[in-house]
This record gives sequence, structure tokens and C-alpha cells, in this order.
Amino acid sequence: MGYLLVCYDICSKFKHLAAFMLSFTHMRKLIIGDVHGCLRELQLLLEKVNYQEGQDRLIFLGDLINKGPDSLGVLNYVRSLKSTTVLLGNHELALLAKIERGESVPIPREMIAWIKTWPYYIDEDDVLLVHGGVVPGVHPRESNPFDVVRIRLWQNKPWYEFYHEKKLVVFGHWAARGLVWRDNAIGLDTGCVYGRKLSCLELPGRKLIQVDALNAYAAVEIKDES
Ligand SMILES: [Mn+2]
Repeated sequence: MGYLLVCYDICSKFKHLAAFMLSFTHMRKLIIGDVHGCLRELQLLLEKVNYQEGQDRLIFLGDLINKGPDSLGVLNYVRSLKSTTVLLGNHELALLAKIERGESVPIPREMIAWIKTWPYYIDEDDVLLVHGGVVPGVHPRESNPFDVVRIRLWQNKPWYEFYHEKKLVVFGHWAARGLVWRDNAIGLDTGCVYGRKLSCLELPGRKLIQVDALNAYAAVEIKDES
């Protein structure tokens, strides 16, 4: 029995050591809130976080496009970066819906094909990533993508008031609410396109890095529902 305990002890120490060593080789996850065409601010933010292409992993929470000055510029730029994942936001879903209806859009075809490959959620060991939020009690994989991408309120309260899992959820989409910083939920849409800030969360470590908007590119909508 004592021997087993010693073995267990050594194994668990090794596990910690392995995790510690891995932390040096592991990529940082840099998670970016709603960009909405704010190309210059995005470039400034990546400079500020000292983004290292090929070493860091970039994750965008969706809504790269619309409202701001250079949607296509942002798409081109993000597409040119390595190790990048982009989530669908409601603005990208609306774009894809327009195309489905046969309407013309000012985005090239190959860009649309790329957008169609974006997931509407990412579930990793340390974090669950969505544009809007988590429908209470339902994993995103079992939810309608439109709900995951759009949810803000549930029974008149923020959806995260009903989220009690340990796993951190990082989301965008709620510029009116701004930065949300809770143990298990972090909201990163800090309204850059409205003249506020563009935000990045660095994991591990939960470090927040922000840049100021260079302009207010869009007027705040009354309900800021999009
Ligand atoms: Mn949104």
C-alpha cells in the first residue's frame, strides 16, 4: 500500500512537471473580440500583445465585418495570418443568409468559401468559445447555431447568470454591456467600432490587453442589438 502511494506521488509530481515544461512550448491563445472592420486597431492590438506568427494562436470571436471602415481589409488580413481560427458571428451568418437568398454582397467568392468553414463554437480543454453565449443547460453542439451566435438575455437576465460550469466561456457580441469579467465567463466586445476599445484575452493567465479605437465609426444603436 505504501509503495503504491509513493508511486502515485511520483506520478503526480511528474504530471505537474510535464505540464510546467509544456507551458514553455505551448502557444499562447490570443482571443480577440468583435473587430467589425477596424483593421488599423486590430494591427495595433497585435503589435501591443507582441503577436508572434507561428508561435501564438489567434482566435477571433466573430463579427469581423460590417459597421466599420474596412471589412474586406480585415478579412484579407486575418486570412493571411497563420494559426488563426475565426468563429462565426451574427454578421457573418447574415452575410451567408443573403447569399443563400441570391442577393449580391461586396465580398469575393473565395472569401465567402472561407467564411463558410468557420465554426460557430470551439470547445477546448480550458475554454469554450462562442460569439453570443451559451443557452442555459445546453452545450453549443446541441444548440441552434443562430441561438449561440445571438444570445444575450435569457429570461431578461444575461445568459451567463445561468451558466454554472467551471469551464471558462469567452464570448463577444455585447458591446452595450462591454467588458464582462467573471470566474467562468469573459465578454470581450468592448465596442471598438463605436469609438471605445478593441480587446484581447491572453490564455493561459487571463491577461487583458486593449487598444483605443482611433475613431467612432458607427453610431451606437438604441438597443445595440446587432
Ligand atoms: Mn455580434
